[in-house]
Order: sequence, then C-alpha cells, then structure tokens
Amino acid sequence: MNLDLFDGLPDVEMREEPLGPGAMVLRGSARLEETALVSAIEDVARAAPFRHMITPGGFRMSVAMTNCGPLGWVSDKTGYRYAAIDPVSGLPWPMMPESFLKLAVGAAANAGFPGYTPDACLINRYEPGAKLSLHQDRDEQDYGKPIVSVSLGLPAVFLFGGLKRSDKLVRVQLVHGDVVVWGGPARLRYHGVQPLKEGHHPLIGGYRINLTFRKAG
Ligand code: MD3
Ligand code: FE
Repeated sequence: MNLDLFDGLPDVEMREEPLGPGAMVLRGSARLEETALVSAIEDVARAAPFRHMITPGGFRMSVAMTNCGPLGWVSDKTGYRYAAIDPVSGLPWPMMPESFLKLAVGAAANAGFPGYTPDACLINRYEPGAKLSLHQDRDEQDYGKPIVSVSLGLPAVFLFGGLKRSDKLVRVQLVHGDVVVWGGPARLRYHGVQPLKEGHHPLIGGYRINLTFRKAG
C-alpha cells in the first residue's frame, strides 16, 4: 500500500532542471507563496474576469484568460496583440501583484536573466479538456527577454518543440508550484499544452492555472 507520505519533493524545497539551452525548470519554487498567489489571482479575476477569447480564425479558445500589469495579451477576430485596456471592462488591466513580480523577477535572476522587468502577466485557466495548440510566442517586441511561467493546480503535459513546427516534441509534466524560465535560444521554440485531465487539487480545485510573465512592450 502506498500511503503517499513522501511525494519525492520536500515540503518547501526546489530543484533546478535544465530542459534544454535557455530553458530552466525550477521545480516547486512557487510552493512557498502559493496562498498569496491564489488570493492575488482571485483579486485580479474579480476586476478582470476570466474569458474565452476568440482566435483570428474565429474559434473560441478552450483556455480561459485574463491579464494583469501594464499590458495584457488579447485575441479577437482582428488578431493577437498586447493592449493596455481590457476590452471587456474598458478599464486598464489590474496592477501586477507584488507577489507575482517578486516571483518572476527572482526566477529570471536564478536562471541567468538579472534585471528582468515584466510588464505583462497573462493568466491562463485550464478546465478539463482545455488545451493550447502548438505555437510560438511572437507578439512581444524583444525576443532577447525571457518568459517566466508558473504552474498552479492540476498537472499538465507541456509539449516543447523546436524552432520549426515539424521538429520533434519533448513531453514535460508541469505540476503545482513549478516555475519555468524560457529565454535565449529557447525563446522562439514551438510549445503547447495537451488537453487537461480531470482531477482535484486541494488549493485550486478542478483547474490548472498558469501565469505567463513577459516583457511585451
Ligand atoms: C516555451 N502558455 O500563454 S507557459 C502561452 O502553460 C503559453 O499556459 C502555456 O504557451 C501554459 O503562450 C505555456 C510556458 C511557455 C511560455 C512561453 C514559451 C513556454 C515557452 C516561449 C518559448 C518557449
Ligand atoms: Fe506560448
């Protein structure tokens, strides 16, 4: 019988795993701040509710999204872009919570990117079945700046490809508290997320939430 008294990771420990040139996983590094992060996400979502954006091709995205910080990523029938105003509320996006900024800046520094100043945080919420098709992040001004992602809640299988869509994919499981820094030669690699499996997470419930920090402008 497995009583699951030890899940392989000490309670508030973290581990660095290189995922390839420029890509570093900081396993569990958001676990210390998890309650502050969750209450900050709730605050953001109260002012700027999660919504399913429409792709330029006219499809409703299965991932629900909102943003905080000076710039927010938006998609509609006219295209993808960063915008200072939330098109749903007509107001600026909520401020980036201090706890978010501290985590992202610290993770970037740990991965070799000191002086990181993200101005956009996209919050992706996955329900069971939700996925993100293979894509590149190309809507930012400076590909020299890294992207920091924080995974919370249910685990997901992340697909990490190459610089061409047809390059082979590596599957990486990302779990609650994992932080990944994607910079340098990893910055323009294709990536995606496989359909989320059903489950229950004690803090987040039946969802996966991903915070994606970028220097967009
Ligand atoms: C690898 N989000 O919002 S974050 C996205 O888990 C996005 O919600 C995923 O891809 C998610 O655009 C993945 C990790 C990520 C972000 C940007 C990358 C991985 C990346 C850019 C280059 C390579
Ligand atoms: Fe992406």
